[in-house]
Amino acid sequence: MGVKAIYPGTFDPPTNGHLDLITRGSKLFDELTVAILNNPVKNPLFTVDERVEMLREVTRQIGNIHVATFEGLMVDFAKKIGATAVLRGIRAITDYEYEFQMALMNRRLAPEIETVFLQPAGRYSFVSSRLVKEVVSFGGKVDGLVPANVARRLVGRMKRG
Ligand code: COD
Repeated sequence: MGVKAIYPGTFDPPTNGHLDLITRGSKLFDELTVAILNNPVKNPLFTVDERVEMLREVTRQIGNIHVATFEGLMVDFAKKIGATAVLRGIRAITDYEYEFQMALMNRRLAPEIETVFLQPAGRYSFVSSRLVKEVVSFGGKVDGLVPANVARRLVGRMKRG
């Protein structure tokens, strides 16, 4: 039986760092579901449907990737789709504390699910959705840091204000 994994996140918006992790995960797991948390309380820049579209566009070339949304506990969604592994990214040591706490809490909630950490290519280790939005909001360029379809939507969104 193949290993099914879930890559959960906010993806507001997806970056090349996320895409790097998805590409690595697609080689490691038989099936990988990119799972976007549907949480309007977080006041995201992009609607969950827009994030689904952007992620579907950039993962179309990769065969074993699915894109889905979830609400509630991540481990409940993982169980629902039969995933036994959770993929998360560690960019730098500063990510580690938060990721470590979350992994152990998730293990307490669902001991059968393992969290697997991967590192992106070094050139993406400083890239975050938050900084990308900030740079674009002040007119800076993010070419090479996000996929082209995401860059277009970001610029369009910021222009409309
Ligand atoms: N390179 C590599 N990895 C990266 C990069 C990059 N440049 N940028 C981000 N990542 C990694 C992040 O470290 C993270 O592992 C993943 O990609 C997704 O990142 P984000 O920022 O889009 O997503 P988060 O961290 O906001 O996602 C948090 C969740 C939605 C997964 C979490 O809040 C959750 O599970 N919520 C549901 C409720 C729940 O189950 N709570 C209990 C948790 S213990």
